[in-house]
Amino acid sequence: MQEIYNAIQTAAIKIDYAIKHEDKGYSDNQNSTGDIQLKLDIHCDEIIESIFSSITTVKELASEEKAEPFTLHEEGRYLIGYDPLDGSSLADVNLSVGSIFGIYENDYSGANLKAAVYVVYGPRVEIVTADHEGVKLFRLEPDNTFAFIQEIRLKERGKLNAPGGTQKNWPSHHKALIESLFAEGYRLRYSGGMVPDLHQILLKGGGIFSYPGTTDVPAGKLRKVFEVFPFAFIYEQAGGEAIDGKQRLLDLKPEHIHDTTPCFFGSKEEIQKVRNSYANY
Ligand code: FDP
Repeated sequence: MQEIYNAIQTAAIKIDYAIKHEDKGYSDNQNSTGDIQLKLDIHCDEIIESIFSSITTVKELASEEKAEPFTLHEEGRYLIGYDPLDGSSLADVNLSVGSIFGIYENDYSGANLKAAVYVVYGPRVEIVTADHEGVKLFRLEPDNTFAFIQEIRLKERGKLNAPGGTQKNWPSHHKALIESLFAEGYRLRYSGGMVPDLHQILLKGGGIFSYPGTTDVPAGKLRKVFEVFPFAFIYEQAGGEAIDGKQRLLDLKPEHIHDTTPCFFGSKEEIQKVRNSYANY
């Protein structure tokens, strides 16, 4: 696993450089879900693929930017589902963006996720790893190495509320839940980038991030394999919880590689509030 973490560190340094110095415009390509790809999305995907191509423990790669997974090393052990540059449309307005990696064995179900990692490209470059040893924060130093900073642990209850999705299309029980959180004193913290928004909640001790099913998109926007399962794993390892409204996210299986799900990540008390609000829906 350390070999894979090292490869992600190498990729993170190259991606950070690309974000800072390369063209942020659109390419002529569409990805499999119909989004026009940014040149940066394509280049970050190429960086990751090229770095993993020499890691023989990696059997297969599934990129958010490609329609299907593909085999790298037949004899390898791990399948890596990744989003090379999540929130990439925020790069041109100079907000933080991220890369997300889920490291799976056998298949891409939540139950088979063995470790998860994300990188935040902000004023600093930080990496968070989660595995059976817990959740750890590393920071890029001037000598291009990543220094261990701290273990990450969520409190039972936090103060932040990051509600995703178009409000006009929220179902009424979801709207009532979000309003009740604000009425209790939770503060709005939402940049529109899943990585920095979830990173903030983790580092500030707790709160809730939600991306519900909406009246126009009942299965939500965020993808199980590349975004939701890795963060569900990280939040659980940090002492929080992650559900789809009712069920634990890591008990879900994707029907196809780009499958999406409603999702809620947070400290235990906030997730219990979600369960209460969603029980009858
Ligand atoms: P983006 O489309 O910019 O890549 O992955 C999807 C994502 O960003 C997440 O990073 C973010 O949390 C979400 O979409 C934001 O969606 P909304 O604008 O619909 O809230």
